[in-house]
Amino acid sequence: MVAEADAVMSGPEEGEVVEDGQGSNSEGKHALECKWTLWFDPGSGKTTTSSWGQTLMPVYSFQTVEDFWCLFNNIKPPSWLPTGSDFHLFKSGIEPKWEDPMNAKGGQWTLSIAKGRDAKAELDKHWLDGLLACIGEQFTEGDDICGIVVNLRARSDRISLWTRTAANEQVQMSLGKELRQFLGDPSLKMSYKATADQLASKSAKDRYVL
Ligand code: MGP
Repeated sequence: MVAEADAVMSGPEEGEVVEDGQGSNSEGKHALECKWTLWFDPGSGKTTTSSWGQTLMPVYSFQTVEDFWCLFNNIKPPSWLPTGSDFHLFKSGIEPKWEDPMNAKGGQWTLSIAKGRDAKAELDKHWLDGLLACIGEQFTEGDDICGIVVNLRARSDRISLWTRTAANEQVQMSLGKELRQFLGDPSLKMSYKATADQLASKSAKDRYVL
């Protein structure tokens, strides 16, 4: 665990998963399908495409249900984080950047959570539900998922599901619709932007909307 991680957590050290063939490892922990890494970005004020990512840091990787809860119970909920910061949970090996080869041809389903009464509780609940849907492999098209991000911002906070193949409308619509269900609100408004469009222009248009 890197020292900077103390900004958001104080918790477990990373461990290897050795399975016993029955879904649990030698410590009796239950293996997840993928290994995941939590990243934190405290933010650094106004960012541009060239300066973005300089304060982004990996915090902790896990591959069991128990290690996920150990992490989750030791980090602050997003609503407690400072404005400008982000959490990113990505499949280990994928960096939470547009430039990573797994993200470059993909995009993001994003929902905004307007400030106001109950907004903090809603944000924290959507974040946990989103995390559980990802690590629990709940999505029919889960192979297309790279990660999930929460951005704390002054105007409205955002949660985004990062996916691999923006051009595949059927896959993206399936992922978006399922995300709304897993967040407990099938009428949530969400939009999908392709990574390539955002790299090309600050005002990239939505590819898909729900
Ligand atoms: P942001 O932090 O996702 O949104 O991106 P914020 O702070 O609400 O700002 P806004 O511009 O969306 O209103 C801020 C800026 O960081 C983007 O406009 C990009 O210039 C840059 N940026 C964001 N991401 C996720 C990336 C990335 O993955 N790679 C690069 N190179 N730049 C990025």
